[in-house]
Amino acid sequence: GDSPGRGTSVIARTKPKIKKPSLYRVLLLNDDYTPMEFVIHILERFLQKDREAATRIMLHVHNHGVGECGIFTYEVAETKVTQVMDFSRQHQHPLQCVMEKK
Ligand code: TYC
Repeated sequence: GDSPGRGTSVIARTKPKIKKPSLYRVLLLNDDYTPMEFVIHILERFLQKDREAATRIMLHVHNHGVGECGIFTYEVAETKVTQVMDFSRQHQHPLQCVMEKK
């Protein structure tokens, strides 16, 4: 900040000026058409899941309608959603991926 002038004093912050970033869940939604293997591929390629975790998440979404596939800061979550949606559209699957504030 500014240097103090004559006859002024400065009280330093006691805490560093940092804020925790807000976190966002990335969710996959079930549908009747997207192949299970395609969803597993999406989870491996864009959400960095191994085959076992990807299969577990895919089956959870298939059985419950929705499921979490990761928690990220805003910009990272937005990138994941865009990558999943673009790749699904390119392959003409109706898979939906959304983000929500935690
Ligand atoms: N329900 C789909 C099927 O039976 C599989 C599926 C799972 C689709 C998860 C989307 O997010 C999804 N082929």
